[in-house]
Amino acid sequence: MPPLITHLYTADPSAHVFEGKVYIYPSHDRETDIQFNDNGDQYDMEDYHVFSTESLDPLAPVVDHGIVLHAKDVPWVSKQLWAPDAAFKNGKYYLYFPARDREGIFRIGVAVGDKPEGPFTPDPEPIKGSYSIDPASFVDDDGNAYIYFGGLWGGQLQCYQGGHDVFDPSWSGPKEPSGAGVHALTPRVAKLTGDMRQFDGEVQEVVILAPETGEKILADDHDRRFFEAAWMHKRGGVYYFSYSTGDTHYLCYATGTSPLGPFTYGGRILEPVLGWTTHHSIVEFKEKWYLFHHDCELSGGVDHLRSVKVKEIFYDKDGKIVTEKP
Ligand code: FUB
Repeated sequence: MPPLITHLYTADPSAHVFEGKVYIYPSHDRETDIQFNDNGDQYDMEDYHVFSTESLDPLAPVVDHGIVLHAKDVPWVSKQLWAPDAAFKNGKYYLYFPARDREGIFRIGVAVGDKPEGPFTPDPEPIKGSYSIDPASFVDDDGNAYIYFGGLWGGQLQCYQGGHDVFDPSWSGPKEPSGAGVHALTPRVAKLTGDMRQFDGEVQEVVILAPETGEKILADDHDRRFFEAAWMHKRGGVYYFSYSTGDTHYLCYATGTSPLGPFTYGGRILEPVLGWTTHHSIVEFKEKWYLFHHDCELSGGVDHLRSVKVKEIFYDKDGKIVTEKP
């Protein structure tokens, strides 16, 4: 399948159906002289574009709505606008984005717009109590809204083992817990306030259980432990929490009966693509389910120059997602 967007490098696509069209909120990758490292410094993005399409037919045009938010317009941001997401509630559109603050610590910001294609006006401060990367918003059928987040290594999630508001710089870089019996770090979730701009209550841990033991996934289980790229979708009353395993390059999912979990590991969605990172979203459009993801084919395998793709996905009769190959 060719990339959906070829005039720019785009990654981390969060797709939503708004006003009858598919809107895509990706990262905007750019060339950089920064040396590749496992802290992700080469992912040095500075703005976001929004894209839309009326059809997922491979020949259908994809409209680039231009720059909807730039790092220089967000007072608290120093650099690295990483994977964003968007939500609709109360007649407004909300763009959630992670970036490093002036101290170099990742926080999550929100910007508000009247239309799905923006422009978006950022709040002057990050969401209070937010940390790490890869926000994914989810508005449930009952109107309650949630935001999932977190990412290891360059995403700094491992720096919060002492508490949600205690950043331990000694864990900065490509580090994570390991060892016999040690549980994997969990992604995080918070309920959003009615105005969608703050956390409503405590940040909670998203527990992912191994089906064969009923126990939490272990830190050394790199084929299944959460690394980054959280996403939530709901199908047939089942909550599907999906994510990337990072250094093993899988997109996986776990299912549960509540948006807050616990979730039980269910399997792989996508085998490794060309490029180090893999990141996705899943959305229903015209009664079919689609996986939006990225790879590095267009750049010839340059890890930080990625391109968004889409493919239809399928569920078996028990609701298990059929694993796709790139
Ligand atoms: O795009 C920068 C980072 O790479 C994202 O935040 C991660 O999910 C990975 O795709």
